[in-house]
Amino acid sequence: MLKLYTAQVCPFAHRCRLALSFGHLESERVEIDLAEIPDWYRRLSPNEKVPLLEHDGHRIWESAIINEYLSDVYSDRGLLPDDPLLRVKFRLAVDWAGNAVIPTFYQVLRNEQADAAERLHKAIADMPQWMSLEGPFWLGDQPSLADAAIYPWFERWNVLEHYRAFQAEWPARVQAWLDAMRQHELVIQEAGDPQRYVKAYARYTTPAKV
Ligand SMILES: N[C@@H](CCC(=O)N[C@@H](CS)C(=O)NCC(=O)O)C(=O)O
Repeated sequence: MLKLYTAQVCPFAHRCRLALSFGHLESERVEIDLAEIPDWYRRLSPNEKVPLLEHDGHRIWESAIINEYLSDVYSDRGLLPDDPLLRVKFRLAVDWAGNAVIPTFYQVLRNEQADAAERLHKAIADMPQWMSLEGPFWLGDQPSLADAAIYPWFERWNVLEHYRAFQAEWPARVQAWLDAMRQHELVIQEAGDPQRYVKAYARYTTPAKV
């Protein structure tokens, strides 16, 4: 039995919810209130964060590691393509998003660095070169762990528009990806409420405490 400790607003947990969904893997979900993380959960979760997966008596944490674990254990579910070069594309894309998009997303949100918005615009303009040519999904015609790893921040883009009036100019390939993701039933099944994101992200709009 798979049990995922998650939080609706958390993009990292969203990665794992999408992976479970893309793999058609049944799971029990436990919603953790991030505003008031219970003590029992702090004791259970080695990094005191969501997501956390329990499977066959094992605990697995860190969203990217959870997703690779799911792909390894359920290797027949097509979470990653078999082609080693497409798997390289997946790893490069996740690495790129982890450097160029995800930290910059929070810097723009916190209004932390003068050039953050410019860097985010550049990352978006560069994005098609990290994606498959054909699409519409990241690696081809089916959603995979690449989409699961990167899309959660794009579902929360309204937060940047709301707090920072950040307007992205999506290249055609990126727009096609966003459209395909937004219309996919498994993505819709895991989608959050945009207004809830705005409310929850108010706490991330001030500079991070060091
Ligand atoms: N690197 C971790 C990051 C997970 C993370 O930052 N989760 C946040 C919520 S989005 C969390 O649980 N924070 C705990 C807190 O706010 O105290 C992963 O990929 O799983």
